[in-house]
Amino acid sequence: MTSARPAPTGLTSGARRVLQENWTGSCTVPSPGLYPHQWSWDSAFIAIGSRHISPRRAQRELETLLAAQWGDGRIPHIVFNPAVPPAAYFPGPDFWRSATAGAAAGAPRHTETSGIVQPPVHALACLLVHRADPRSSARHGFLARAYPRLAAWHRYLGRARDLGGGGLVSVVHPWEPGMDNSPCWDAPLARVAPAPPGTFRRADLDHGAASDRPTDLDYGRYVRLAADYRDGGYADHTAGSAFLVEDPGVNALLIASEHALAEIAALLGADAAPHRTRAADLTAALVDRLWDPAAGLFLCRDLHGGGPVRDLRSGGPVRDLHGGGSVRELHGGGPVRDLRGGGLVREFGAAGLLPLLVPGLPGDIAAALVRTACGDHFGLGRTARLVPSYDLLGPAFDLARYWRGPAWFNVNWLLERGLRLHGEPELADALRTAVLETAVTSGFAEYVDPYTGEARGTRDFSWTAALALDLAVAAGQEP
Ligand code: 9WN
Repeated sequence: MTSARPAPTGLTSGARRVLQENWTGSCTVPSPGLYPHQWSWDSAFIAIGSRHISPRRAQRELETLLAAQWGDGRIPHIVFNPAVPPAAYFPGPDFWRSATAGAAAGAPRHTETSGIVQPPVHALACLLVHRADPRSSARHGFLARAYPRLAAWHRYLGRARDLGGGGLVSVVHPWEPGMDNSPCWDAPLARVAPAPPGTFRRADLDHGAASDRPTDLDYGRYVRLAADYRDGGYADHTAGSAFLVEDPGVNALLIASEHALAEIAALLGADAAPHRTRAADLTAALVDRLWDPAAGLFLCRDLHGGGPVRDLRSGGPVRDLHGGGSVRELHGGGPVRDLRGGGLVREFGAAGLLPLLVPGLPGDIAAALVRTACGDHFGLGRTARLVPSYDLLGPAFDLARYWRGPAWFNVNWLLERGLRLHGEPELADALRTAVLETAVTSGFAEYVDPYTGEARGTRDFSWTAALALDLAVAAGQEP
């Protein structure tokens, strides 16, 4: 723990207020208006912060989520609150229809959820929550109950989602990596025929500026992909999603969580070795499949990529963003072929920096990632106040629109941790100070202009409050 200057005025009281107001009694919603249900990776980040207010509440947050786990091991990205009117969020429970459409995959019968997933930060969150009060955790059997569920979750990702066959987890929808409209998805999404505009109604625009949110065309494609997945019974191997991507953020978080699972196993007297082996195997696969030495960054692999794709809006060809690759399987077309190839997407997303979180990342790669973070593309400690979600120099950069440029607090919290892990305490301290100040001045915004810190999206956003509180505690600014 390093001691530092006092927390920015209003940080800890404001963070506590936000987390109190957004607490429902069994979990914390990201934002009561825009996101009025429980979200998967939000709850993990929220518990990391709320453990400093009440370890029991943080345990409860994660247990509520884990209770909605499907029989096949997946943790759904949304757990719906039946008390919230169905039209409050789109797509809601009547769209996903998990209890029926997901029955074969073991969806809970009495809790409605979505059918896709989000990044696996949960084992890391459980370990951190345990550490906040090991005695209360042990007394309530928190880790003992969580461990088999977390292990099943990781098994699902490892078995059902290694759709490229190269040892990494694939995502089947842009909502799964949590960075919904990242420009990294533009090329893979271009081959998805959007659902017609009149067939659904967006609820997000009731709460946010259209210029801060994904476009209607993006939404049409999100809806099409989700409906196809649902109509295939949420099956992974047979469904053949039109969108199939290996994302470095998702895989890096899985590795960090696999290390956490090894520690949890050891605390419980179980065998930690398989988790350590799995973490090492995943790290090797991550480097092998997604590291691009020339870029100094991990890139996404588009498993259907490797050649020019057609833009379904115009019918014409779009810019080929893929760096080579070979074999691919297009959905609906005959036997599944070898998907090991695909193509790297030549867009610089912040997810490509997240492997900095991985213990055991080769030192030369960690050093290159730090250089990239501090370079012109991400501006850490230089041009940017907080690390942007996407390349400051990228052709699609937009400082207002969601994951196409704005800075997000969870990404910056993860990078702060990664910088510390890889021996960059000064950069980490400076980033921590910037996160704390920006959290307060932005009113705990959902995301901010990466240059000025000006608030974007909704305010009083739960993970912004939680992660700022966590950093304030780490800085010795809050007991
Ligand atoms: C779709 C809840 C979630 C976050 C995601 C963020 C946003 C949802 C949406 O909100 O996505 O899952 O409706 O836009 O992109 O990361 O978990 O805060």
